[in-house]
Amino acid sequence: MISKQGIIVCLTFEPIVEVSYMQNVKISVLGLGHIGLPTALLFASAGHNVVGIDTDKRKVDLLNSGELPFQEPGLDELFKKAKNNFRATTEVEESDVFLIAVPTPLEERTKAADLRYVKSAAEMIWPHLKKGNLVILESTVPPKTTERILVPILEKSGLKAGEDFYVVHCPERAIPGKTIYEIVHNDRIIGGITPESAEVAKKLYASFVKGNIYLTDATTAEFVKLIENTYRDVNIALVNELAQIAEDYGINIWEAIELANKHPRVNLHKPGPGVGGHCIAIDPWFVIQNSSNGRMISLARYINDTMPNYVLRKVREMLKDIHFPTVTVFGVAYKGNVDDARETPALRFIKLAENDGFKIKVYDPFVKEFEYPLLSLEEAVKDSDCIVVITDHEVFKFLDPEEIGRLMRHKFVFDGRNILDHKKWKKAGFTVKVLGNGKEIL
Ligand code: SAJ
Repeated sequence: MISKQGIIVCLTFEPIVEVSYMQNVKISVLGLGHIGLPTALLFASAGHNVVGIDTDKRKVDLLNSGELPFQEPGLDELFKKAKNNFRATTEVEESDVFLIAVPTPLEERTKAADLRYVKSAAEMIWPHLKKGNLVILESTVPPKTTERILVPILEKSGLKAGEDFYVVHCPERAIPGKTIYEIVHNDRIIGGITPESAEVAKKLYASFVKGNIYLTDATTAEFVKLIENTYRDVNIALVNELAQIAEDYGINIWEAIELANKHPRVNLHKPGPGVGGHCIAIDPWFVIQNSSNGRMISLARYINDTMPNYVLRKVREMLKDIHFPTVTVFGVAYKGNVDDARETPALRFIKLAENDGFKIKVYDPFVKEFEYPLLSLEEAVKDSDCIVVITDHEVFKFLDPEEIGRLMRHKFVFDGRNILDHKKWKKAGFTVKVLGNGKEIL
């Protein structure tokens, strides 16, 4: 059928109301975080009228005064481009589309999803809900959340989901550091509570998404998002276990992985001091929270969560002759080249090391806020006994070990990411150990 704006809506059934979501639609985005803000700005730059809603008034004021609350490659340019179609506020108002992109943290004690922000976003939306509206949930949630948590709250409006308004789950899949590129170019999965809901949402996302858009039901979309991150977590756990086994055999895991990956159907991940971030360390728990299965998934979580313990054991072995050593942690971001320290394995390493009598100093050229003081490079290495690389920041490759060594009390380095030029550090007088390398560094 053809909508009022002359756009073909390919539906095999009658839509709830005859609308085209292709242009000039009013979209309210609830949650202006690392996904919500870029998504809001992409819709605005595609010509839609976008209202960004956040309960943090400081963030709202900052955005309305033309400033960004955080950095991400390309965000500045996008903000400039989208400015005329975007404004921020703390209150929800009537819209054609409501998009929820709020955090869904893990409740640590129960290992279950904390859905309070999704619930409160839904509570803010329903009083403004009208016939023909579309509600999109982008936040990562356990299977069935759209159907069992979101829909009942929205139906307090007296309207029936799937009959009077559309509801979909469209999980974000963008990687921090490349968020904007990936939101635009990655394929999207849209799960509708009805096929019609998914079709309508596809029309909307097609206004800026360049990847393919695949349609399914809401619960499958929730599950798909979670198993993507679970796949990564389990694969990282596998190489983290292999790294420990390789050391037992006196093998270098990094060399072994490179050779194994020459096989056309093998793609081993990289070992490291643990898995951080707000996704991979959390989503596997959402997969299994309502299932009595999940032994492999929880074992993988255990292996990755205990990698800081393994690193500490190796560091302790290296420093066995030093009383009360001072250790400098290089990198507390959860991964390389980002300023994000959420769920970072560095924090666990630091706490365990402190409990073990180590004095800790921290250096991270990207991170701005952390539980421990962030020092300059010089302060961090001065009188230290050992450097432990936790994060694979590219800049660490270019550090001068001669200069650093002159400031230190003892010259030990443990490379938890295999990123340093080990020969150079060795030449500067350092004893060098690398996670997963059971061979002596020559
Ligand atoms: N890591 C390793 N070894 C590896 C790869 C990663 O130890 O081989 C560690 C990293 O150092 C980091 C953690 O895993 O601590 C996670 O980093 P990541 O780069 O794998 O992923 P995230 O958490 O930044 O983003 C993931 C992405 N998911 C997948 O690649 C399947 C992203 O596409 C998702 O949108 C994001 O989670 C999310 O929001 O769910």
